[in-house]
Amino acid sequence: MSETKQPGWFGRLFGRKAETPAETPSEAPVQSPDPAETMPTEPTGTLSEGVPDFATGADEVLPAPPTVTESSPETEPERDLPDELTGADLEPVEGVDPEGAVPAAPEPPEPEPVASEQAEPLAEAEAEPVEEVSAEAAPLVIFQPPAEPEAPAERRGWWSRLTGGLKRTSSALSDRVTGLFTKRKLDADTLEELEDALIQADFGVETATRISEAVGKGRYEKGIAPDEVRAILAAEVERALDPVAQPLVIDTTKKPFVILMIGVNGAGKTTTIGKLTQKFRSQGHSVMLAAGDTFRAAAIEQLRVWGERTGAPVVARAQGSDAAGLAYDALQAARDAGTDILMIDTAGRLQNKAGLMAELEKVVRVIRKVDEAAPHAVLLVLDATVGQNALSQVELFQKTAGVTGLVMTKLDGTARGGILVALAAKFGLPVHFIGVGEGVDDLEPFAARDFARAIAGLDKG
Ligand SMILES: Nc1nc2c(ncn2[C@@H]2O[C@H](COP(=O)(O)OP(=O)(O)OP(=O)(O)O)[C@@H](O)[C@H]2O)c(=O)[nH]1
Ligand SMILES: [Mg+2]
Repeated sequence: MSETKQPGWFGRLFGRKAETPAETPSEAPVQSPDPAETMPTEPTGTLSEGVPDFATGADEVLPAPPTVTESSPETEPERDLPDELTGADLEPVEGVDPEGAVPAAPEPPEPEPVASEQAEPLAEAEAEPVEEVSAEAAPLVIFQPPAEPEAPAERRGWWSRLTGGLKRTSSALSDRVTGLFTKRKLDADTLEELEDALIQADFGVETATRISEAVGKGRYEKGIAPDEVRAILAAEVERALDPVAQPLVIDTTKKPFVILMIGVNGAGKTTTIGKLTQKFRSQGHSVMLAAGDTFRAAAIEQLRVWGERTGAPVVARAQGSDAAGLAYDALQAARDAGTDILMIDTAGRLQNKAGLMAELEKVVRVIRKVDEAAPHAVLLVLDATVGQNALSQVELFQKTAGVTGLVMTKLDGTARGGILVALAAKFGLPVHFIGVGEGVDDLEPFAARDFARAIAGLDKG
């Protein structure tokens, strides 16, 4: 492997310099790829004809626009964004034009990029009905993963990762339960204190009341052992969560099965995509990723690194490109490549920002131009540490993007894991996966019984 690896076309686009190490997720070192395997694709044309108008969403046929060049100043779509999204408050990424324009750097002589097998059909996609070229038509790039992605690390059993991850919630509850019910008769005050403990763990008032009533039932003025309380707690939590613990079923007749990942900033969307890619690939599915968070160069790079680690090609355009357009082209690319699953990353957005939520609607609308039934799953990623705000996130994202299921991340970072129970009680939306750590293995299908026992501080049973 050459130590002075030259950046390819996309590297130059992002101003990556030779020998600059890629930014990597914090949890594990990334195996350096073989340059021959990962040399970015030569962009396949400027898509100057026959591409839908992602910028306006207009449906009418428009005349063919002028060819877009790499240095088009119109690459930055209008944004109604908080600074943390626009990156206005961020230090510019090395070599990246903060305006999102493609840097017109003087070009040293470069080795020719290797043409991608999957890139060809993109040019053919121009057969689609002409609407208008998007002004952002920066060239599309497909990053190919190395032939042999990183070997998965030795796995700790899921139960131990789950209990470890839920420790903060279970310890907080367990300590209260032990304190409350040791050598004490059950009375109204004790039950009220139990209810308070459950509310503090974000179970929601309704569920907290139900659980404390279940504990009190027929036991007034008698003693009750803490373990008995834990067993009742586990049974009630399981009962509440059982209806929502539904696996994400991949319909293999859909090629690709399109999964759109949405959520607020920092919820864990991109990380979850990486974790899911590993999971799906180990189940034998082929996976392609779309870098639909086009706001930040670092977001595109983060997904590229996940693709490299987990063996999935990543479809990307330069920072500032239109997210809907990218999603459209990625779906075409995945379809042409016969990929089983396409996961589309999106930029984090606050649920109360109308402009950003409208952009999400546009992504969905544009995807449907390729496949009417897509996206087949819209997964809302929720950060467990935000507590009750998760309820408003579900409500507003559901209105805009038609959430089909939830993924709850960072249960390891909170003592308030009861929020899942509150969500189940309020919305009844399927919970597909939960995340209990930053590692690639720290995500599992959601199982109500395991979760309930872990949160109540019981063993697997
Ligand atoms: N402890 C813990 N950290 C997590 C988990 N899931 C994600 N993270 C971390 O949360 C941080 C944000 O994750 P991202 O995947 O970048 O979040 P995002 O939703 O894509 O963020 P934006 O793209 O900025 O909107 C990263 O540091 C992740 O490692 C989890 O289950 N547990
Ligand atoms: Mg992200």
